[in-house]
Amino acid sequence: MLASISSFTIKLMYTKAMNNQTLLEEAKAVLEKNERKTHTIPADRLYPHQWLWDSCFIAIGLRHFDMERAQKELKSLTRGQWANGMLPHQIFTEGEAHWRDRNIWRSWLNPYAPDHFSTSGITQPPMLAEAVVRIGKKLSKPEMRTWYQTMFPALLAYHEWLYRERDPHREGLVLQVHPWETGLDNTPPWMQEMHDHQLSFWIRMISKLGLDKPLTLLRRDTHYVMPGQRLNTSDALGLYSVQHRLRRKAYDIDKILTHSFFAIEDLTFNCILIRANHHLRSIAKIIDRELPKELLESMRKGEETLEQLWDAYSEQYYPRNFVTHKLIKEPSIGTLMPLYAGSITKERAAQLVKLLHSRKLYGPKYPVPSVPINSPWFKDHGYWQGPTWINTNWLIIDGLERYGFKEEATAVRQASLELVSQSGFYEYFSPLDGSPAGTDNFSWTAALMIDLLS
Ligand code: 2M8
Repeated sequence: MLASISSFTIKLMYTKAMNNQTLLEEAKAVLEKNERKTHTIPADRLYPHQWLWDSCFIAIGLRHFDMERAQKELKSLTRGQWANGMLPHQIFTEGEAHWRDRNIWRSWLNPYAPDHFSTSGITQPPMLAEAVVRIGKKLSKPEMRTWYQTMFPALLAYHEWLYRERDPHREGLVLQVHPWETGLDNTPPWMQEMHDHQLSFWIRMISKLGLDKPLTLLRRDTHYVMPGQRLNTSDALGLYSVQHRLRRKAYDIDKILTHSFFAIEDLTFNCILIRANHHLRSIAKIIDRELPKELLESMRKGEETLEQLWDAYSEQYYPRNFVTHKLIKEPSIGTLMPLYAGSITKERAAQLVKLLHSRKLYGPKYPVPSVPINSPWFKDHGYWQGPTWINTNWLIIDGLERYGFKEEATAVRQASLELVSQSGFYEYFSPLDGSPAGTDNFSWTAALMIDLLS
Protein backbone atom coordinates (compact mmCIF):
# COMPACT_ATOMS: atom_id res chain seq x y z
CA MET A 1 0.00 0.00 0.00
CA LEU A 2 2.75 2.36 1.12
CA ALA A 3 4.78 1.53 -1.99
CA SER A 4 1.84 2.18 -4.30
CA ILE A 5 1.01 5.47 -2.55
CA SER A 6 4.54 6.67 -2.85
CA SER A 7 4.83 5.73 -6.51
CA PHE A 8 1.49 7.50 -7.08
CA THR A 9 2.81 10.59 -5.26
CA ILE A 10 5.98 10.52 -7.30
CA LYS A 11 3.94 10.25 -10.50
CA LEU A 12 1.78 13.19 -9.40
CA MET A 13 4.84 15.28 -8.60
CA TYR A 14 6.34 14.37 -11.96
CA THR A 15 3.16 15.37 -13.82
CA LYS A 16 3.03 18.63 -11.90
CA ALA A 17 6.66 19.39 -12.70
CA MET A 18 5.99 18.55 -16.33
CA ASN A 19 2.97 20.86 -16.35
CA ASN A 20 4.97 23.66 -14.79
CA GLN A 21 7.73 23.14 -17.33
CA THR A 22 5.23 23.34 -20.18
CA LEU A 23 3.62 26.40 -18.66
CA LEU A 24 7.03 28.09 -18.40
CA GLU A 25 7.81 27.37 -22.02
CA GLU A 26 4.43 28.65 -23.13
CA ALA A 27 4.84 31.80 -21.05
CA LYS A 28 8.20 32.49 -22.68
CA ALA A 29 6.59 32.01 -26.10
CA VAL A 30 3.98 34.69 -25.28
CA LEU A 31 6.74 37.12 -24.34
CA GLU A 32 8.59 36.30 -27.51
CA LYS A 33 5.50 36.92 -29.62
CA ASN A 34 4.95 40.31 -27.99
CA GLU A 35 8.59 41.40 -28.17
CA ARG A 36 9.33 44.50 -30.22
CA LYS A 37 12.75 46.04 -30.90
CA THR A 38 13.19 47.89 -27.61
CA HIS A 39 10.40 46.58 -25.38
CA THR A 40 7.45 44.23 -25.03
CA ILE A 41 3.88 45.23 -25.83
CA PRO A 42 1.08 44.01 -23.50
CA ALA A 43 -0.74 42.16 -26.30
CA ASP A 44 -0.81 42.15 -30.07
CA ARG A 45 -3.49 44.34 -31.74
CA LEU A 46 -5.37 45.40 -28.60
CA TYR A 47 -2.36 47.03 -26.92
CA PRO A 48 0.21 47.93 -29.60
CA HIS A 49 2.27 50.44 -27.53
CA GLN A 50 4.51 50.33 -24.47
CA TRP A 51 2.79 50.72 -21.08
CA LEU A 52 4.60 51.75 -17.91
CA TRP A 53 3.50 49.24 -15.29
CA ASP A 54 3.13 46.43 -17.84
CA SER A 55 6.81 46.74 -18.73
CA CYS A 56 7.73 46.58 -15.03
CA PHE A 57 5.78 43.34 -14.51
CA ILE A 58 7.19 42.00 -17.77
CA ALA A 59 10.78 42.72 -16.68
CA ILE A 60 10.11 40.92 -13.37
CA GLY A 61 9.39 37.77 -15.40
CA LEU A 62 12.09 38.27 -18.03
CA ARG A 63 14.85 38.45 -15.41
CA HIS A 64 14.51 34.70 -14.82
CA PHE A 65 15.65 33.74 -18.31
CA ASP A 66 16.97 36.79 -20.16
CA MET A 67 18.61 39.37 -17.93
CA GLU A 68 19.74 41.55 -20.79
CA ARG A 69 16.23 41.82 -22.17
CA ALA A 70 14.81 42.51 -18.71
CA GLN A 71 17.20 45.45 -18.29
CA LYS A 72 16.45 46.70 -21.79
CA GLU A 73 12.72 46.57 -21.03
CA LEU A 74 13.15 48.99 -18.10
CA LYS A 75 15.73 51.21 -19.77
CA SER A 76 13.36 51.63 -22.70
CA LEU A 77 10.83 53.18 -20.33
CA THR A 78 13.19 56.05 -19.67
CA ARG A 79 13.10 56.99 -23.39
CA GLY A 80 9.71 58.51 -22.75
CA GLN A 81 10.58 60.33 -19.52
CA TRP A 82 9.57 63.97 -19.58
CA ALA A 83 12.09 66.69 -18.70
CA ASN A 84 10.12 67.39 -15.51
CA GLY A 85 10.60 63.75 -14.40
CA MET A 86 7.22 62.25 -15.31
CA LEU A 87 7.23 58.72 -16.67
CA PRO A 88 4.27 58.58 -19.06
CA HIS A 89 1.89 55.66 -18.89
CA GLN A 90 2.21 55.00 -22.62
CA ILE A 91 5.02 55.42 -25.15
CA PHE A 92 3.49 55.23 -28.60
CA THR A 93 4.70 53.06 -31.42
CA GLU A 94 5.82 55.06 -34.43
CA GLY A 95 4.28 54.66 -37.89
CA GLU A 96 1.23 55.70 -39.82
CA ALA A 97 -0.95 52.96 -38.35
CA HIS A 98 -0.71 54.53 -34.90
CA TRP A 99 -1.12 58.16 -35.83
CA ARG A 100 -4.61 58.30 -34.32
CA ASP A 101 -3.43 57.18 -30.87
CA ARG A 102 -0.58 59.70 -30.85
CA ASN A 103 -2.94 62.42 -31.98
CA ILE A 104 -5.45 61.71 -29.20
CA TRP A 105 -2.76 62.59 -26.66
CA ARG A 106 -0.63 65.20 -28.52
CA SER A 107 2.08 65.09 -25.90
CA TRP A 108 3.96 67.69 -27.97
CA LEU A 109 1.64 70.33 -26.49
CA ASN A 110 3.62 70.18 -23.26
CA PRO A 111 7.11 71.75 -23.28
CA TYR A 112 8.56 69.00 -21.07
CA ALA A 113 7.55 66.13 -23.37
CA PRO A 114 10.39 64.42 -25.26
CA ASP A 115 10.99 65.40 -28.88
CA HIS A 116 11.67 62.00 -30.32
CA PHE A 117 8.81 59.97 -28.86
CA SER A 118 5.11 60.58 -28.58
CA THR A 119 3.73 59.64 -25.20
CA SER A 120 0.57 59.99 -23.16
CA GLY A 121 0.35 62.93 -20.76
CA ILE A 122 -0.33 61.00 -17.54
CA THR A 123 1.50 58.36 -15.52
CA GLN A 124 0.72 54.90 -14.07
CA PRO A 125 1.47 53.14 -10.76
CA PRO A 126 5.17 53.60 -9.90
CA MET A 127 6.26 49.95 -10.16
CA LEU A 128 9.65 50.85 -11.64
CA ALA A 129 11.67 50.78 -8.40
CA GLU A 130 10.30 47.31 -7.57
CA ALA A 131 11.28 45.98 -11.00
CA VAL A 132 14.75 47.58 -10.78
CA VAL A 133 15.36 45.93 -7.39
CA ARG A 134 14.02 42.53 -8.48
CA ILE A 135 16.55 42.61 -11.32
CA GLY A 136 19.29 43.87 -9.01
CA LYS A 137 18.75 40.92 -6.66
CA LYS A 138 19.68 38.48 -9.41
CA LEU A 139 22.94 40.23 -10.29
CA SER A 140 26.40 39.97 -8.74
CA LYS A 141 27.28 42.80 -6.34
CA PRO A 142 29.34 44.87 -8.81
CA GLU A 143 26.77 44.34 -11.56
CA MET A 144 24.00 45.33 -9.19
CA ARG A 145 25.77 48.59 -8.32
CA THR A 146 26.25 49.44 -11.99
CA TRP A 147 22.61 48.62 -12.72
CA TYR A 148 21.37 50.78 -9.85
CA GLN A 149 23.66 53.63 -10.92
CA THR A 150 22.16 53.43 -14.40
CA MET A 151 18.55 53.56 -13.23
CA PHE A 152 18.90 55.88 -10.22
CA PRO A 153 18.68 59.27 -12.00
CA ALA A 154 15.42 58.37 -13.78
CA LEU A 155 13.92 56.93 -10.60
CA LEU A 156 14.90 59.89 -8.47
CA ALA A 157 13.53 62.39 -11.00
CA TYR A 158 10.28 60.41 -11.20
CA HIS A 159 9.70 60.19 -7.44
CA GLU A 160 10.55 63.89 -7.04
CA TRP A 161 8.07 64.74 -9.80
CA LEU A 162 5.38 62.65 -8.13
CA TYR A 163 5.59 64.61 -4.89
CA ARG A 164 6.33 68.01 -6.43
CA GLU A 165 3.45 67.96 -8.92
CA ARG A 166 0.99 65.55 -7.39
CA ASP A 167 1.18 66.43 -3.71
CA PRO A 168 0.66 70.21 -3.85
CA HIS A 169 -0.36 70.44 -0.17
CA ARG A 170 2.67 68.42 0.95
CA GLU A 171 0.54 65.84 2.74
CA GLY A 172 2.42 62.74 1.65
CA LEU A 173 -0.30 61.30 -0.61
CA VAL A 174 -0.13 61.88 -4.35
CA LEU A 175 -3.20 62.57 -6.49
CA GLN A 176 -4.20 61.13 -9.84
CA VAL A 177 -6.15 63.01 -12.49
CA HIS A 178 -7.45 60.13 -14.60
CA PRO A 179 -8.46 56.56 -13.71
CA TRP A 180 -6.00 55.31 -16.33
CA GLU A 181 -3.27 56.52 -13.97
CA THR A 182 -4.29 53.85 -11.47
CA GLY A 183 -4.05 51.04 -14.02
CA LEU A 184 -7.47 49.86 -12.77
CA ASP A 185 -9.33 51.83 -15.43
CA ASN A 186 -13.01 51.45 -14.50
CA THR A 187 -12.62 50.60 -10.83
CA PRO A 188 -15.80 51.53 -8.86
CA PRO A 189 -14.49 54.42 -6.71
CA TRP A 190 -13.38 56.33 -9.82
CA MET A 191 -16.46 55.41 -11.82
CA GLN A 192 -18.73 56.51 -8.99
CA GLU A 193 -16.99 59.89 -8.85
CA MET A 194 -17.16 60.19 -12.61
CA HIS A 195 -20.89 59.40 -12.69
CA ASP A 196 -21.58 61.85 -9.86
CA HIS A 197 -19.55 64.81 -11.09
CA GLN A 198 -17.92 64.36 -14.46
CA LEU A 199 -20.25 62.91 -17.08
CA SER A 200 -21.10 65.74 -19.42
CA PHE A 201 -24.62 66.44 -20.64
CA TRP A 202 -23.94 65.04 -24.12
CA ILE A 203 -22.68 61.71 -22.77
CA ARG A 204 -25.76 61.37 -20.56
CA MET A 205 -27.96 62.17 -23.56
CA ILE A 206 -26.17 59.64 -25.75
CA SER A 207 -26.84 56.82 -23.29
CA LYS A 208 -30.39 58.03 -22.58
CA LEU A 209 -31.19 57.90 -26.28
CA GLY A 210 -29.54 54.46 -26.61
CA LEU A 211 -26.95 55.85 -29.06
CA ASP A 212 -24.13 54.27 -27.11
CA LYS A 213 -24.97 50.85 -28.63
CA PRO A 214 -24.14 51.78 -32.28
CA LEU A 215 -21.12 53.79 -31.07
CA THR A 216 -19.72 50.57 -29.60
CA LEU A 217 -19.05 49.46 -33.18
CA LEU A 218 -16.51 52.27 -33.55
CA ARG A 219 -14.40 51.14 -30.59
CA ARG A 220 -11.12 49.33 -31.18
CA ASP A 221 -11.17 47.26 -27.99
CA THR A 222 -14.57 45.71 -28.72
CA HIS A 223 -13.27 44.46 -32.07
CA TYR A 224 -10.92 42.17 -30.20
CA VAL A 225 -12.76 41.50 -26.95
CA MET A 226 -16.46 40.88 -26.36
CA PRO A 227 -18.19 44.18 -25.44
CA GLY A 228 -19.54 42.68 -22.18
CA GLN A 229 -15.95 42.15 -21.04
CA ARG A 230 -14.97 45.82 -21.41
CA LEU A 231 -16.40 48.97 -19.91
CA ASN A 232 -19.62 50.20 -21.44
CA THR A 233 -19.50 52.83 -24.18
CA SER A 234 -20.85 55.67 -22.07
CA ASP A 235 -18.12 55.07 -19.45
CA ALA A 236 -15.52 54.81 -22.21
CA LEU A 237 -16.72 58.16 -23.60
CA GLY A 238 -16.49 59.57 -20.08
CA LEU A 239 -12.84 58.50 -19.81
CA TYR A 240 -12.01 60.04 -23.19
CA SER A 241 -13.74 63.27 -22.29
CA VAL A 242 -11.66 63.52 -19.08
CA GLN A 243 -8.54 62.84 -21.17
CA HIS A 244 -9.62 65.56 -23.60
CA ARG A 245 -9.90 68.06 -20.76
CA LEU A 246 -6.36 67.22 -19.61
CA ARG A 247 -5.12 67.75 -23.15
CA ARG A 248 -6.82 71.14 -23.35
CA LYS A 249 -4.70 72.16 -20.36
CA ALA A 250 -1.61 70.73 -22.11
CA TYR A 251 -1.15 68.41 -19.11
CA ASP A 252 -0.16 71.34 -16.90
CA ILE A 253 -1.09 70.25 -13.40
CA ASP A 254 -1.67 73.77 -12.04
CA LYS A 255 -4.15 74.54 -14.77
CA ILE A 256 -5.78 71.12 -14.41
CA LEU A 257 -6.28 71.53 -10.68
CA THR A 258 -7.67 75.04 -11.01
CA HIS A 259 -10.39 73.85 -13.36
CA SER A 260 -11.20 70.30 -12.32
CA PHE A 261 -12.40 68.52 -9.24
CA PHE A 262 -11.62 65.09 -10.67
CA ALA A 263 -8.53 64.43 -8.61
CA ILE A 264 -8.28 61.43 -6.34
CA GLU A 265 -5.62 60.18 -3.94
CA ASP A 266 -5.87 56.64 -5.20
CA LEU A 267 -5.20 53.82 -2.78
CA THR A 268 -3.47 51.36 -5.10
CA PHE A 269 -1.26 54.07 -6.58
CA ASN A 270 -0.19 55.38 -3.18
CA CYS A 271 0.47 51.90 -1.77
CA ILE A 272 2.70 51.07 -4.72
CA LEU A 273 4.48 54.38 -4.20
CA ILE A 274 5.13 53.60 -0.52
CA ARG A 275 6.77 50.30 -1.48
CA ALA A 276 8.66 51.99 -4.33
CA ASN A 277 10.01 54.58 -1.88
CA HIS A 278 11.33 51.77 0.29
CA HIS A 279 13.15 50.34 -2.74
CA LEU A 280 14.47 53.75 -3.78
CA ARG A 281 15.95 54.23 -0.31
CA SER A 282 17.75 50.88 -0.50
CA ILE A 283 19.04 51.57 -4.03
CA ALA A 284 20.44 54.93 -2.87
CA LYS A 285 22.09 53.27 0.11
CA ILE A 286 23.77 50.60 -2.01
CA ILE A 287 25.25 53.16 -4.40
CA ASP A 288 26.10 55.66 -1.61
CA ARG A 289 23.76 58.38 -2.77
CA GLU A 290 21.80 60.69 -0.50
CA LEU A 291 18.15 61.34 -1.24
CA PRO A 292 17.04 64.99 -1.07
CA LYS A 293 15.66 65.96 2.37
CA GLU A 294 12.35 67.16 0.99
CA LEU A 295 11.77 63.85 -0.77
CA LEU A 296 12.62 61.90 2.37
CA GLU A 297 10.13 63.99 4.30
CA SER A 298 7.37 63.31 1.75
CA MET A 299 8.13 59.61 1.83
CA ARG A 300 7.86 59.58 5.62
CA LYS A 301 4.59 61.50 5.55
CA GLY A 302 3.14 59.12 2.94
CA GLU A 303 3.40 56.16 5.30
CA GLU A 304 1.83 58.15 8.11
CA THR A 305 -0.98 59.63 6.00
CA LEU A 306 -2.03 56.27 4.57
CA GLU A 307 -3.76 55.68 7.89
CA GLN A 308 -6.10 58.59 7.13
CA LEU A 309 -7.57 56.42 4.38
CA TRP A 310 -8.71 53.82 6.92
CA ASP A 311 -12.43 53.89 7.66
CA ALA A 312 -13.00 52.56 11.17
CA TYR A 313 -16.71 52.11 10.53
CA SER A 314 -16.41 49.60 7.67
CA GLU A 315 -12.89 48.49 8.62
CA GLN A 316 -11.50 49.10 5.15
CA TYR A 317 -9.18 51.46 3.32
CA TYR A 318 -10.59 53.74 0.63
CA PRO A 319 -9.25 56.29 -1.83
CA ARG A 320 -9.92 59.96 -1.07
CA ASN A 321 -11.20 62.87 -3.07
CA PHE A 322 -8.27 65.30 -3.18
CA VAL A 323 -10.45 68.41 -3.08
CA THR A 324 -13.08 67.53 -0.46
CA HIS A 325 -10.91 65.08 1.50
CA LYS A 326 -13.90 62.76 1.61
CA LEU A 327 -13.24 59.02 1.46
CA ILE A 328 -14.82 57.43 -1.59
CA LYS A 329 -16.50 54.48 0.06
CA GLU A 330 -16.83 52.11 -2.88
CA PRO A 331 -15.12 48.83 -1.99
CA SER A 332 -12.53 47.59 -4.48
CA ILE A 333 -9.32 45.59 -4.51
CA GLY A 334 -7.48 48.79 -3.51
CA THR A 335 -8.46 48.08 0.08
CA LEU A 336 -6.01 45.13 0.12
CA MET A 337 -3.08 47.05 -1.36
CA PRO A 338 -1.78 48.37 1.98
CA LEU A 339 -0.59 44.76 2.44
CA TYR A 340 1.76 45.39 -0.47
CA ALA A 341 2.74 48.86 0.79
CA GLY A 342 4.07 47.09 3.87
CA SER A 343 3.86 50.14 6.13
CA ILE A 344 0.70 49.23 8.09
CA THR A 345 0.79 47.37 11.41
CA LYS A 346 0.51 43.58 11.59
CA GLU A 347 -2.87 44.01 13.35
CA ARG A 348 -4.19 46.11 10.51
CA ALA A 349 -2.83 43.59 8.01
CA ALA A 350 -4.71 40.84 9.88
CA GLN A 351 -7.94 42.85 9.51
CA LEU A 352 -7.39 42.93 5.74
CA VAL A 353 -6.65 39.22 5.63
CA LYS A 354 -10.11 38.62 7.17
CA LEU A 355 -11.61 40.17 4.00
CA LEU A 356 -9.67 37.64 1.95
CA HIS A 357 -11.18 34.79 3.93
CA SER A 358 -14.75 35.84 3.28
CA ARG A 359 -16.40 34.07 0.31
CA LYS A 360 -18.82 36.97 -0.09
CA LEU A 361 -15.99 39.47 -0.38
CA TYR A 362 -12.53 38.65 -1.68
CA GLY A 363 -12.38 34.88 -1.12
CA PRO A 364 -14.33 33.12 -3.91
CA LYS A 365 -13.06 29.95 -5.61
CA TYR A 366 -10.47 31.85 -7.70
CA PRO A 367 -9.28 34.84 -5.68
CA VAL A 368 -8.65 37.77 -5.67
CA PRO A 369 -11.56 39.56 -7.39
CA SER A 370 -11.00 43.19 -8.36
CA VAL A 371 -14.32 44.09 -6.71
CA PRO A 372 -15.87 42.18 -3.78
CA ILE A 373 -18.44 39.58 -4.81
CA ASN A 374 -21.23 41.25 -2.85
CA SER A 375 -20.75 44.67 -4.47
CA PRO A 376 -23.52 45.94 -6.76
CA TRP A 377 -20.72 46.73 -9.26
CA PHE A 378 -19.53 43.12 -9.40
CA LYS A 379 -19.53 41.39 -12.82
CA ASP A 380 -17.34 38.33 -13.08
CA HIS A 381 -16.04 39.28 -16.56
CA GLY A 382 -16.48 43.04 -16.13
CA TYR A 383 -12.93 44.30 -16.80
CA TRP A 384 -11.73 45.98 -13.56
CA GLN A 385 -15.13 45.50 -11.92
CA GLY A 386 -14.89 41.91 -10.72
CA PRO A 387 -12.39 39.65 -12.50
CA THR A 388 -9.22 38.27 -10.97
CA TRP A 389 -6.05 39.71 -12.46
CA ILE A 390 -2.62 38.13 -12.14
CA ASN A 391 -0.77 41.40 -11.48
CA THR A 392 -2.92 42.38 -8.49
CA ASN A 393 -2.62 38.80 -7.22
CA TRP A 394 1.15 39.13 -7.48
CA LEU A 395 1.11 42.33 -5.42
CA ILE A 396 -1.12 40.74 -2.78
CA ILE A 397 0.98 37.56 -2.60
CA ASP A 398 4.11 39.65 -2.08
CA GLY A 399 2.44 41.64 0.70
CA LEU A 400 1.00 38.56 2.42
CA GLU A 401 4.39 36.85 2.39
CA ARG A 402 6.15 39.84 3.93
CA TYR A 403 3.54 40.01 6.72
CA GLY A 404 3.97 36.28 7.38
CA PHE A 405 0.56 35.13 6.07
CA LYS A 406 2.13 32.19 4.28
CA GLU A 407 -0.99 30.06 3.97
CA GLU A 408 -3.02 32.83 2.38
CA ALA A 409 -0.14 33.69 0.05
CA THR A 410 0.07 30.06 -1.05
CA ALA A 411 -3.68 29.94 -1.69
CA VAL A 412 -3.61 33.03 -3.94
CA ARG A 413 -0.52 31.72 -5.73
CA GLN A 414 -2.19 28.34 -6.26
CA ALA A 415 -5.37 29.95 -7.60
CA SER A 416 -3.31 32.05 -10.04
CA LEU A 417 -1.46 28.98 -11.32
CA GLU A 418 -4.70 27.07 -11.71
CA LEU A 419 -6.38 29.87 -13.63
CA VAL A 420 -3.57 30.08 -16.14
CA SER A 421 -2.91 26.36 -16.50
CA GLN A 422 -6.62 25.73 -17.12
CA SER A 423 -7.18 28.47 -19.69
CA GLY A 424 -3.96 30.09 -20.88
CA PHE A 425 -2.38 33.52 -20.57
CA TYR A 426 -5.55 35.60 -20.58
CA GLU A 427 -5.85 39.16 -19.43
CA TYR A 428 -8.30 38.36 -16.59
CA PHE A 429 -10.50 35.56 -15.25
CA SER A 430 -13.84 35.02 -13.56
CA PRO A 431 -13.23 34.66 -9.83
CA LEU A 432 -16.34 32.43 -9.66
CA ASP A 433 -15.64 29.72 -12.22
CA GLY A 434 -12.19 30.61 -13.53
CA SER A 435 -13.34 31.21 -17.11
CA PRO A 436 -10.97 33.46 -19.07
CA ALA A 437 -11.76 36.94 -20.46
CA GLY A 438 -10.15 39.84 -22.26
CA THR A 439 -7.31 39.24 -24.69
CA ASP A 440 -5.21 36.08 -24.69
CA ASN A 441 -1.40 36.01 -24.95
CA PHE A 442 -1.28 38.82 -22.42
CA SER A 443 2.29 39.69 -21.48
CA TRP A 444 2.08 40.41 -17.75
CA THR A 445 0.07 37.23 -17.13
CA ALA A 446 2.87 35.28 -18.82
CA ALA A 447 5.72 37.18 -17.15
CA LEU A 448 4.28 36.98 -13.64
CA MET A 449 3.51 33.29 -14.11
CA ILE A 450 7.21 32.79 -14.79
CA ASP A 451 7.98 34.69 -11.60
CA LEU A 452 5.44 32.77 -9.50
CA LEU A 453 6.77 29.45 -10.80
CA SER A 454 10.36 30.42 -10.17
C1 2M8 B 1 -5.55 48.86 -19.56
O1 2M8 B 1 -5.52 50.27 -19.72
C2 2M8 B 1 -5.49 50.88 -21.00
C3 2M8 B 1 -5.39 52.39 -20.82
O2 2M8 B 1 -4.19 52.70 -20.21
C4 2M8 B 1 -6.73 50.57 -21.82
O3 2M8 B 1 -7.79 50.32 -21.25
O4 2M8 B 1 -6.62 50.61 -23.04
C5 2M8 B 1 -5.37 48.57 -18.06
O5 2M8 B 1 -5.64 47.23 -17.79
C6 2M8 B 1 -3.96 48.95 -17.63
O6 2M8 B 1 -3.74 48.56 -16.30
C7 2M8 B 1 -2.90 48.32 -18.53
O7 2M8 B 1 -1.66 48.84 -18.18
C8 2M8 B 1 -3.18 48.58 -20.01
C9 2M8 B 1 -2.27 47.76 -20.92
O8 2M8 B 1 -2.24 46.42 -20.53
O9 2M8 B 1 -4.54 48.22 -20.33
